[in-house]
Amino acid sequence: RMSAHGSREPPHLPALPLIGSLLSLQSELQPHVLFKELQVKYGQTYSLMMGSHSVIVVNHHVHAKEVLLKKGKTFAGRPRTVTTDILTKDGKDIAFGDYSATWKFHRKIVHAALCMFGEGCASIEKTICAEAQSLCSVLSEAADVGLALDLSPELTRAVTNVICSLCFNSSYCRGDPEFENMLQYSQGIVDTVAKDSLVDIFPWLQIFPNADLRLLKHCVSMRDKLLQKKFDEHKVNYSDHVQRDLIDALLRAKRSAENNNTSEISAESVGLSDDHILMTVGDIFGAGVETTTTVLKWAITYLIHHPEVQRRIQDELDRTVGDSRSPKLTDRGSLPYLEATIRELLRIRPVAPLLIPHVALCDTSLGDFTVRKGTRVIINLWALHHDEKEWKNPERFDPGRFLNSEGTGLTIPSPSYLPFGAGLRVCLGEALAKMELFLFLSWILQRFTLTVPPGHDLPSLEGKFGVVLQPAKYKVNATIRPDWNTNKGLHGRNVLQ
Ligand code: HEM
Ligand code: PLO
Repeated sequence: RMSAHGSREPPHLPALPLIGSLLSLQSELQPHVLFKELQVKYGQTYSLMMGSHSVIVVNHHVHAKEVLLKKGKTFAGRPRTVTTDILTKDGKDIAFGDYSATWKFHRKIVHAALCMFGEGCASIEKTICAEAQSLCSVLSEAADVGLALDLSPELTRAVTNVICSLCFNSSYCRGDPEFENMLQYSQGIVDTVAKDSLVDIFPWLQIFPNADLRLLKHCVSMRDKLLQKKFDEHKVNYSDHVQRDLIDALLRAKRSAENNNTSEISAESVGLSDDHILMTVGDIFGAGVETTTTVLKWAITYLIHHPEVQRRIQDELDRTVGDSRSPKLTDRGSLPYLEATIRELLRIRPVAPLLIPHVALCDTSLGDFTVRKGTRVIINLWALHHDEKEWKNPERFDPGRFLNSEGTGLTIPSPSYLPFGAGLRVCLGEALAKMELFLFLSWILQRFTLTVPPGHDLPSLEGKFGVVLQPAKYKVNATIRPDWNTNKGLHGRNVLQ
């Protein structure tokens, strides 16, 4: 078909059969895999209807970059959906909020705060190392008695405490009831939000009783109570002179906008209401915890499947860091194989296999195709990262892909690699996430070798699709490395010198 602009509509899928598959009622394929498979029949870029919304699916890096970078501003919108509206009080956050002055303003404040408390400041490294230390002592206690552990709650607590320190200037001990509560509601949210659920496709279904929606509302109200409590505590102790954390940074921006109510940037007009601040903190908190924890769990899963990769990282650590001190951020440059492993993990199991949907803010085009204002665009990062033309044997886990031919330096061998997205909506936490992944993994592998407990099967490599792609639950044996000096490193005093 030709349109007025002389360009074509993308190939269109028949609506009904696809909805069936999307809801995983007929197809056992998960959405990201199904979308990749559908290329065979419809081409790299095609469109379909989800309920009454027209959706374009992009499976190739050239079109992906046109959406994210070349026409980044045109495609910077976000759709409103029933579940994300519940999570974010109708899009008052950064990740699910539509493109607007408020969104821009919040992104700017958070970006500055993350630079200040994160990358720019040595204290975040100290915080991460203290958590790595505490994680390693839990592992060593289990190792001492030969106990196999589900690492998920331990990794979550370590990562949560890093983001707690950044957002709230606080942390949790093992077994803290508030933390156990958070584990529960956060899993409930991940299980129900933004995963092609029936209500997001057919919003009118809300009028019927719906167990998922009830669970989501319950979990969100528990989360909001906790956020409100932290926020109220901060308001009491707030001072313009010290900025302890992200909440202080947001409160300060609010104060200065309020004192400035002669100009047009009043607190309300730029969206610095309490609700906006709470939702933004909720985003950073949720993103900060769920993403990094998920990658760490995938890391352990793949390391158990590939003892040779584990050994090579340990060799690299032994050669460059040794066993008389713990790894530091400045070691990153001398541990290319570990960095390559992290890159490969983010390729083979992308945290957000379909990113977050984008929306065209005006009539536009994509390649030769016309795209109407309001069209939703799904970037299938899974297809980019598993493109056979770009990656040899894409399902093979091979950190070596990211090393140069001498094996001494890092490369990115294909343009079909965007683990953090790109452009206006690029991930805000990339630097923080990379610091955490590097430090947690290097601390663990310096001290332990990870294996599956005797008699257990290797953990599944298949992820569970949702707002993040999660690995299955399983138990791990951490064995203290034979040449690791326990007295020096694990319980010792000279670890953080
Ligand atoms: C958005 C990946 C960690 C905060 C995103 C997006 C991806 C992504 C793919 C969506 C981009 C788009 O829709 O075009 C990752 C990965 C992580 C990670 C792979 C860990 C390895 C973090 C952390 C934080 C964070 C630690 C917070 C400190 C955000 C926020 C957004 C976002 C706020 C929304 C940005 C916007 O819509 O403007 N991330 N992320 N992420 N990420 Fe991350
Ligand atoms: C995770 C569960 C939390 O309770 C709420 C939350 C907030 C922000 C979301 C995050 C969840 C999942 C991962 C998301 C993040 C914003 C950006 C990030 C979607 C739902 C990614 C990977 O895009």
